[in-house]
Amino acid sequence: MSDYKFPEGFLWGGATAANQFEGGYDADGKGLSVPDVIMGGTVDTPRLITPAGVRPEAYYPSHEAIDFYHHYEEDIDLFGEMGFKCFRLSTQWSRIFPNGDDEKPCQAGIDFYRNVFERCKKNGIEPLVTISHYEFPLALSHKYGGWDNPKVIDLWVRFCELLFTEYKGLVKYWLTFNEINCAMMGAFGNVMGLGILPADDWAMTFTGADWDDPQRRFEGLHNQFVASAKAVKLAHEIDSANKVGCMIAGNATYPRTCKPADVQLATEVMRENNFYCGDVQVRGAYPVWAEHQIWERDGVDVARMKELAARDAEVLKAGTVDFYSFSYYMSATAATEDTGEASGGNIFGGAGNPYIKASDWGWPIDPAGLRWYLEEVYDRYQVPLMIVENGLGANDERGEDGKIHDSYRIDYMRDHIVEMGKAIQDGVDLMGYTMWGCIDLVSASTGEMKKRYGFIYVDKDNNGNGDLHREKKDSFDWYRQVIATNGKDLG
Ligand code: BGP
Repeated sequence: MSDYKFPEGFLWGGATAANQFEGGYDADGKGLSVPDVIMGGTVDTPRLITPAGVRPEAYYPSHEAIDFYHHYEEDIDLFGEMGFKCFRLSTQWSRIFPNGDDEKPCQAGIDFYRNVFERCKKNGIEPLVTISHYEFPLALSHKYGGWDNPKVIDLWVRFCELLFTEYKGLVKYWLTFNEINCAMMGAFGNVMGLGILPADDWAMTFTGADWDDPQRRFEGLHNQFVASAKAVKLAHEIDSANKVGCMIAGNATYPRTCKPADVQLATEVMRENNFYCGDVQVRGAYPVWAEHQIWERDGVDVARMKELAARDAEVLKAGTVDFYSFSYYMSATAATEDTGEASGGNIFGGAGNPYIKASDWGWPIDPAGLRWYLEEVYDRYQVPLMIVENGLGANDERGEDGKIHDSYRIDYMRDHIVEMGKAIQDGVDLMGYTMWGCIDLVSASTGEMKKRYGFIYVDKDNNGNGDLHREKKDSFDWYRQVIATNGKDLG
């Protein structure tokens, strides 16, 4: 039994993203989205992109993914059986506006999400909708180039307006952009976050890409800040019950040693990776250190950035978020000297940490870092927090009885939930926890199915084989008990 008390109405649940689980990539009038041209990879082979369009010889994991598009009733009922209070999913812009700038929306797309939200409600589940989770209509990328083009702002806000109007009363929790700070991360940020594409087919989307342009990225990110602020204001005007959050890829960074230079570096990394975006979205203004520590260092035109910040100052202030949400998978260390121990991770690396272990995919596992991060962020912003991603990607294998006994996943989650309890005890206002990949889905970084996160197993492999049937893992019943006891019984 846990010693910690979770607040009444705590939003326990799970999280997903459309391009990683929905499938139906061209169903019922949907247009292509940038992830629909990103191929599968592995931990050692980067995902490649074919920006010109779908190539018949390539395998794109988003096309079918786990086919939630045709299984949503069964899947949401399973979440209901676990007692989910909240289910995080994302909408695809190109399902509703196939080209991003169409005059009329696609009714089938609108109906699909309505059916999904209604099914959630039937199961007593509050939907938490990420409006953009690593996706952007491909046609819009071809036409406008991505988020660095300011024309995209109003097109996206129009999409938001449709969502807030259509789903008024069905959805009240929204996140504007998933891991908005991933835009700081070179090629990955360009493609996944900003819809900015390389010129050539078969370009790399991750490591080793040489087509990145920081000026475009930072202006693109600024345009997203403006769009997000406009959306927050609009959401409140359309329905005062709406609560809109930012979503940051949480990156807890410790100094590798107590050497003052390491401490300073860790502070700067924390700022860059977390607070650059957090400050704009929660406080409504760029932090003072942005000019020297970020723009100047990255070779961005400082005068231009200052001009944009001044021009949009009022919009940013008027659209600050209601809560701060984040993903948390790992911590890292910052070192001014090469330790020879780089740590792995999704979008952030860092120097290694000899005190913590790593997952099968090399991601450091640090539950105590979650408490530390929660307390740092809450101290800084004093707005409610929500953990909207946390979980263990593992290679699940069947036991002798043919079932999946994922005790390692249960241990991972228990350890993180205990640390959440400690932060709550220390006074942090934590709204909820949605475990990432509550049903197995495609990995964002590697495009694999083999890297599984779910309470629910989906029969599909890296090459697209499998009959897609769903199966409960041991963690399914464990989580049901956690939710039923509001975090008291952690098994
Ligand atoms: C986050 C993304 C998710 C998700 C998760 C796990 O960065 O928001 O989309 O995929 O990481 O990462 P991966 O799928 O690479 O294991």
